[in-house]
Amino acid sequence: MKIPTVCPYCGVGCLLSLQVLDGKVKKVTPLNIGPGEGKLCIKGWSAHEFIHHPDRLTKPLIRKNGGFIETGWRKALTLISRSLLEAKEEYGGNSVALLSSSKSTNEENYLLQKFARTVIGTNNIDNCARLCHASTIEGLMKSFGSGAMTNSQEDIEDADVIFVIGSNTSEQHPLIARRIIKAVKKGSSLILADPRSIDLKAYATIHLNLYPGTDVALINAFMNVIIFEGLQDTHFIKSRTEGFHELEKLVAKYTPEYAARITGVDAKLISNAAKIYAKADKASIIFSMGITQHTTGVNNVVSLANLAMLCGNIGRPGTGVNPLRGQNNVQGSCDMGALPDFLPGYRRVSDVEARKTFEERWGVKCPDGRGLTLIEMINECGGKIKAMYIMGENPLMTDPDLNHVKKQLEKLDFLAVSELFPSETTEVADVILPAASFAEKDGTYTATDRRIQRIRKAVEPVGESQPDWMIISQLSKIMGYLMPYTSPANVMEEIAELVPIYGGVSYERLDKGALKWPCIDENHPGTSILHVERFTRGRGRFVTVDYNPPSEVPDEEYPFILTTGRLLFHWHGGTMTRRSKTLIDQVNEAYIEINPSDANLLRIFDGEKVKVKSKRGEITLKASITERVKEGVVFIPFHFAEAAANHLTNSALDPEAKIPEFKVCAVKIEKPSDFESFPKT
Ligand SMILES: Nc1nc2c(c(=O)[nH]1)N[C@H]1C(S)=C(S)[C@@H](COP(=O)(O)OP(=O)(O)OC[C@H]3O[C@@H](n4cnc5c(=O)[nH]c(N)nc54)[C@H](O)[C@@H]3O)O[C@H]1N2
Ligand SMILES: Nc1nc2c(c(=O)[nH]1)N[C@H]1C(S)=C(S)[C@@H](COP(=O)(O)OP(=O)(O)OC[C@H]3O[C@@H](n4cnc5c(=O)[nH]c(N)nc54)[C@H](O)[C@@H]3O)O[C@H]1N2
Ligand code: SF4
Ligand SMILES: [Mo]
Repeated sequence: MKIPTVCPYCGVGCLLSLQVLDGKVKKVTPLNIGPGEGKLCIKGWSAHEFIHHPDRLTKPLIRKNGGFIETGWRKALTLISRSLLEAKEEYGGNSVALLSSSKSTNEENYLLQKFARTVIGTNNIDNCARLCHASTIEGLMKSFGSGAMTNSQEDIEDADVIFVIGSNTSEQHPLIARRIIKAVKKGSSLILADPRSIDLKAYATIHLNLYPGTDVALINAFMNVIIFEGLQDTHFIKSRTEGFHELEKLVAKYTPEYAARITGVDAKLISNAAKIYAKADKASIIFSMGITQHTTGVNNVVSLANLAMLCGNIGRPGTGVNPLRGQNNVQGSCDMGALPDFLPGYRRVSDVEARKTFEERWGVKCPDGRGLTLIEMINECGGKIKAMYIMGENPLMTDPDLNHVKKQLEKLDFLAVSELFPSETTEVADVILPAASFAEKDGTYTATDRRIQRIRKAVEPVGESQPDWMIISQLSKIMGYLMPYTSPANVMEEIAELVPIYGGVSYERLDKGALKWPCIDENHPGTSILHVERFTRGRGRFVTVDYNPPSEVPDEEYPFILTTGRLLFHWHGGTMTRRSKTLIDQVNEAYIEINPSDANLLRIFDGEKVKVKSKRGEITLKASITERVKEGVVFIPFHFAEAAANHLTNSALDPEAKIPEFKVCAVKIEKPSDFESFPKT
């Protein structure tokens, strides 16, 4: 039996077929249609390997005498219900916080936020987008009125110039990197802005290896050159935008020479790159975490929006501002309102009319105040927050400053986690619920380019695990609010009714092919390119922003800039990929990339263990001496629990998006002789 479905890893949303034999998924093969066009990356090819892993959680577990004991569903859900109600009765609904999962389906995210707002009465719900593209949503909302990728994956191939900034596309969105490389081979130019010499450098006309956290200075200098040379699109600026004069005034001081001093990139290179971007008929900007995960994340994003509008690169094929969304369904979990300030479909919780729409359909009053964001929830554990429900997230690996996160989660009166596997976070839970995986349930995921696709049940859930949509419905019923859905298709009917951008979406249509939102009614074909004739907010707005340094910069004691990120072979906290043989055979050990000249000064050899310390914590891991990072900058992938990079990272937040600064903190490196105690003679 072959079941067509969607890859459970990244936001590209490649289609694959699960080959089932004797009730187990034995193999994955690509489908010839969809974003991957018949190809998969190594994670897609091995996506079946974790499904039947012996570590899968198969029964609900409750904490007893310092360990966990197995229990039945009824008992586990009753305990959760009682604990959440206790918190609600004693301290109010806002004493409960919920984390939704961007690995779960749209239907499940919709239900969890509905549960939060109806049963608990709180807007304290967030998802990993807070750690990821929260700055994109805030920034692009300000500039354009919609926070999503403006164009589609296919039309990247139409661009004359592709500007990739802060995205390691070949490792993190491999099947989009394939399109970039195809375009370059057909004659497009690639400009790369990244502090590391990532694989795409081999295809780049220019590589701007800036210091982490200096992107606003770089982009303002691009705009300085473009205006100085008269390369801006005056017609577009006049007819479609507002705020140009303020922008012109501000960028006057960002000469390439001034930006060179901040970014560490040669002024001539900055100027050449700006001219290449501006002279293109169609130029596409592609960005990801190198832009968003900063205390200036929103400013970084609006700078890119400014650059695109300045050159009229919006609303046409091959152009746009294209944030690559990370998790398989992070676009969807945001669309579904698993956010503390938005109801489904990006309607503000403060908007009385919007609340009324949902209240009428749900039959309950909705809370109006903005809820807490993910990091705010963690900081409030033991304070305002007494109980938490986490669906498919692993904050004890993926949040910044892990020592602090651990202390905070331990202050909770009650924590429930639904997961596929035991994780660092389930270890501190009071109840652990076994969740069904992507292969064991129906639903939809929304890929990075607003592409809604069907996932399909191929095998029965392992053990007694259940899909999150069933878990939430049952819990809700026990707590006194009926969620009488018989299937995820049923939930989608409600979503289509209440969320205009999903208005024309149904399982019947999705079975014939993907739909990209906005898809407003059953006859609407979906939308590949946003902002074609007008921006969602009317006119595009130039939001003028000055350069500000990161929250923590190197000093004498902590002389290196640490930037963290990912590898092709592993996924975040590693719960899934470190249970996949193919992937751990590739890499299964933490390391730190150090430039050869820094390694020389510290007398560190390739492959030896070093201790890395920040103001918040320390880890010991292997040194990898490489030109991939420039002098003064080091890189650690955050996948490995034994040397978790997030022991070091800084939890300072962007003031608007509340995203932490994962991409810059200051560290020192000690070589073995500084920390190993040798046996005394
Ligand atoms: N294999 C794999 N793929 C994934 C994931 C995974 O865990 N593993 N996670 C998914 C998720 S959720 C996400 S959000 C995406 C993330 O995808 P990416 O954002 O592409 O991944 P990162 O490795 O976090 O960092 C991106 C790049 O930013 C650069 N960078 C660091 N600091 C700066 C800076 O200050 N300025 C600039 N311009 N660049 C900087 C880094 O050198 C790196 O090349 O990947 C998705 N895909
Ligand atoms: N230092 C550093 N830290 C970072 C980042 C960085 O660049 N640097 N990037 C940040 C970013 S962009 C992101 S998106 C976050 C990701 O942070 P998380 O979302 O916490 O990371 P994951 O490891 O993907 O956790 C998802 C969990 O869900 C489980 N799961 C999978 N499918 C299902 C399901 O269907 N149901 C349920 N209930 N569970 C399921 C998986 O087993 C896994 O443990 O990490 C952030 N942390
Ligand atoms: S590119 Fe992303 S969606 Fe495609 S196979 Fe790889 S991980 Fe899966
Ligand atoms: Mo992400």
